[in-house]
Amino acid sequence: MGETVGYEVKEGIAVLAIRNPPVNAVGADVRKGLAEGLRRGIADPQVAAIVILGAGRTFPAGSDMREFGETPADPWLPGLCNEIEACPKPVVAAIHGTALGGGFELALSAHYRIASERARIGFPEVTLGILPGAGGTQRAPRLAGAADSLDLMLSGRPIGVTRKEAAPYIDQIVHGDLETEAIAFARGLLAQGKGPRPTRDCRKGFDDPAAYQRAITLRKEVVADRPDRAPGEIVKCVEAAELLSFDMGMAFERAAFEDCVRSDQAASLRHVFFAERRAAKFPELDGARPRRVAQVGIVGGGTAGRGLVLACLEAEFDVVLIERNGPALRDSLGKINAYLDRQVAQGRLRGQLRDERMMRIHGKTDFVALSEADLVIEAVADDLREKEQVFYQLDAVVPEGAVLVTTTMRHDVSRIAKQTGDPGSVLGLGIGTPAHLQRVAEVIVPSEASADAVAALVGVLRQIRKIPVRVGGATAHIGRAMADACRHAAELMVEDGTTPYLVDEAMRAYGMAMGPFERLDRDGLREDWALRRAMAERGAPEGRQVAILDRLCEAGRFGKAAGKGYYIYDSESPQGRKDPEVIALIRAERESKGIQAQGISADEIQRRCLAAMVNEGARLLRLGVARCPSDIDVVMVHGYGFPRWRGGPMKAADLIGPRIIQRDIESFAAQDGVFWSPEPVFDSLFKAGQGFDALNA
Ligand code: 3H9
Repeated sequence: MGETVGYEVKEGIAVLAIRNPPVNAVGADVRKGLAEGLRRGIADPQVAAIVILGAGRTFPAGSDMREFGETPADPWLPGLCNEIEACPKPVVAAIHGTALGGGFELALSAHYRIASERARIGFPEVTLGILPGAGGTQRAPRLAGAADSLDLMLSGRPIGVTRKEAAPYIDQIVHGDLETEAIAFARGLLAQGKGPRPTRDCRKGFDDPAAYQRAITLRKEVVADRPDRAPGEIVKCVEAAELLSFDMGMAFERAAFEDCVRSDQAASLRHVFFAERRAAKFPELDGARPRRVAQVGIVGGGTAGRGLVLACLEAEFDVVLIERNGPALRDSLGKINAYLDRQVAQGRLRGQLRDERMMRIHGKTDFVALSEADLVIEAVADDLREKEQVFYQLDAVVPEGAVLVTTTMRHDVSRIAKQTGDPGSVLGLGIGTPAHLQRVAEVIVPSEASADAVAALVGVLRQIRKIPVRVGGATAHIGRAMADACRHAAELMVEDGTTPYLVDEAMRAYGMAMGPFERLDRDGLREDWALRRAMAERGAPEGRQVAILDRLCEAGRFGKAAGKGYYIYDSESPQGRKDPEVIALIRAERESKGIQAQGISADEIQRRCLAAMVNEGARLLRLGVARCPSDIDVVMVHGYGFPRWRGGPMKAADLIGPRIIQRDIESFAAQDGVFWSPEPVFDSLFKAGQGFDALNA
């Protein structure tokens, strides 16, 4: 028997313990070990029942995703589940931790299920572009009906076993040692003369056919507009569970699973799953001895600072918030309090937790209050002088070895660090607003940064539930650079003949959360305008410059906060509406440059924006700003609304073919030869017959 599944007989019960850390994923060895253990238990006259459990921290959290895309080795999970279900001796699944996906399906094929009270169950497959493929869509509705089982499969969110929706799946919640309880449960079954109870024979979930059909019809409508394919397939499989025999339903599920698992969407979603975990593995973490962070200081109580305060409070840090004066501090604390009050009113937070959180904020106007802070994040306006001043003051008060973090988006972190006596402890942080709702955080690591400082910041970010992404160098941000590249490609197209509205529409149709011009309006145009003017003062920038944004700013159109930018925002259209004045302004700009407008199709708009991002991504890799292509994907998916099911721009490039993207870039060169110049990595990937994924190793 494979070492990954232990076999022991205790009190006449065979205990099959799955040992495949960290999450007991059901890979080929586990399947083989389980099949062998099952057969041994069936053959052993001393064994009256069989218990399946997970050793270590969890019952299997799913099939081993690394095997997807390859031909699975025998036995396949669906076949193994059928074999378990057909076992002539009762089989009990004893669940703890997270029984997810294929792990949960394994449990559903057992005849009985017991669970530790903190265990969670669920079907996360939909988040991976697939569906439960080992009988989950056939067995779950037999136990729980269509509505609840579909909610589990379509949301992908695990639920606690003590929830009422989990009750149909679980025979008993246990509180003591799981193995002891499982053996006692199995012995109890035998004492009561209870034998195998195949889930395939259960009809409870079909008790009310009209309700079943209503649930199907409703979910079909809900998933109709989703861009991913798996949800629709899931609903069809659950419908088939009631209409077809169990074996035909299983065949139906298999065919749908095979279609989905081979799709680009599934490959992209798997890529993002592993990319998120790869991103968090900073080289600095090996051997680092980070400072333990108990108290976090935040300097600046504006939108950015307040979001950071809320995130730190949620993770149970003590927080010292520094504001410039009393009224500003009161305003900031008042807004934090009001936010927490709203959370309580909406039932998202218990009142007692709100009170505890407010007790853990210490609002001050004097930097001396930071004398015990282990890590301080500066979140004042992005003005170099102001930031330097803050760091100069911080240096005088924080304890030795404290980590200092700047949130600058544009300035050199190393230059800011020079204001302190310990530049190795200074790092940059790029995080969207509001910070407590963001998933990704860019950690800017200047060359002089110490590994301990990096490890301390990464530790805090993980505690506040962010995915940290490493950014090498002192001045760059991955997301910002990628968004700027997409924006420049979009501006060139607008000057050449299309409109900002068509560009935004095309990019939303591609799956982006918002188009480049909607984003500009949301973020405000003022800063970009100032930056462009500053650059122009230093000398004419290389390449073709588009001045439409400047013309908008000259007309007082600074973006959403100003009520108008590329769009108009008012009470009638708070999300913004098209403005003929902007079209006229663009036309005038074109005429002044003698450009003949030419229409650009939605497909071409999407190709150009993607190519611009991919080329910029390749540049960031060459400069060592991004560590690997998948880090860029994580930033773009979580921070910039790139569709997760497309895997991020670098994955999307691999699916299209980097050579094709390179050709596109070359063909766009007539518009701006400086900008549209392919990075050298395209040639090296082509020669090696590789995609960007090869650089993720
Ligand atoms: C499925 O089951 C299909 C079936 O229906 C049909 C089959 C026919 N495979 O997240 P963590 C690795 S689809 C391979 O950091 P946590 C992960 O990469 C699957 N590897 O821990 C990481 O590796 P590393 C349905 C996996 O405590 C390590 O384990 N199941 C898998 O924060 C630790 O992971 C899911 O979608 C896997 N299935 O969270 C559940 N899962 O250390 C996916 C994890 O090298 N998993 N790894 O970076 C999760 O949601 C979380 O891992 C879990 C633990 C909540 C379990």
